[in-house]
Amino acid sequence: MARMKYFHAPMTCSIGLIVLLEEIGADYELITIQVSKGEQHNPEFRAINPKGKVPALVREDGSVLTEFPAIAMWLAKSVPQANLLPPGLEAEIRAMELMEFVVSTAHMRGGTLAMLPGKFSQNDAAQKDIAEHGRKIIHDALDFLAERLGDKDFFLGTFSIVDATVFYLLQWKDRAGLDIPPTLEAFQNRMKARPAVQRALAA
Ligand SMILES: N[C@@H](CCC(=O)N[C@@H](CS)C(=O)NCC(=O)O)C(=O)O
Repeated sequence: MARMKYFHAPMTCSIGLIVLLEEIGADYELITIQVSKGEQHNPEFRAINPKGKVPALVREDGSVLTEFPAIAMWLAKSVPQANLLPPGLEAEIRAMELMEFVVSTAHMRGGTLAMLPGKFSQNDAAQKDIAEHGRKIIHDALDFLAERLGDKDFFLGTFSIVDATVFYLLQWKDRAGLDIPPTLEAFQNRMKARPAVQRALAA
């Protein structure tokens, strides 16, 4: 069994899984892919993840796991003593529901439009409109998430894989030009007080 390798890129969703790897005290090598320089398209990285995306986790048996919610769920299930997921089917399915929403809607749809409008048009005015539309999608998602969190400290009551997922989205505040609702700002500060999150941010 070899040491795990985790491929991440600065300022991306991959920070959320560093948080989880740190929470469980995993033994892993952190490998940086500079997405801004297009390193995700290098043949060496494509051999690991043909999708050309971070995050990617090479596990101890050499097999590769991709897609944020899948990696998060695998970490939670394979290290149950870390309590990254409350027990029971209901908690598991609510975790999937919330992670899918953050990744598929807020990130992949909202975030892509808000932060990468140049992928869709070369026209400056059109890019502004596209980015604004993306921001609206994220802001609607943030309102929903704030409502879901309510007065709880964490989304499923106790700290879980969902919190690390929402955390990465909130980290795009400046990059995407977001207004974060106060409930989620307090949540973000609560997350930043966790030693594992501090280690992840310093990584
Ligand atoms: N659905 C994927 C999304 C991964 C993703 O979009 N990663 C971005 C960084 S946040 C990336 O690697 N982008 C590089 C590119 O698309 O070229 C997941 O859940 O892991």
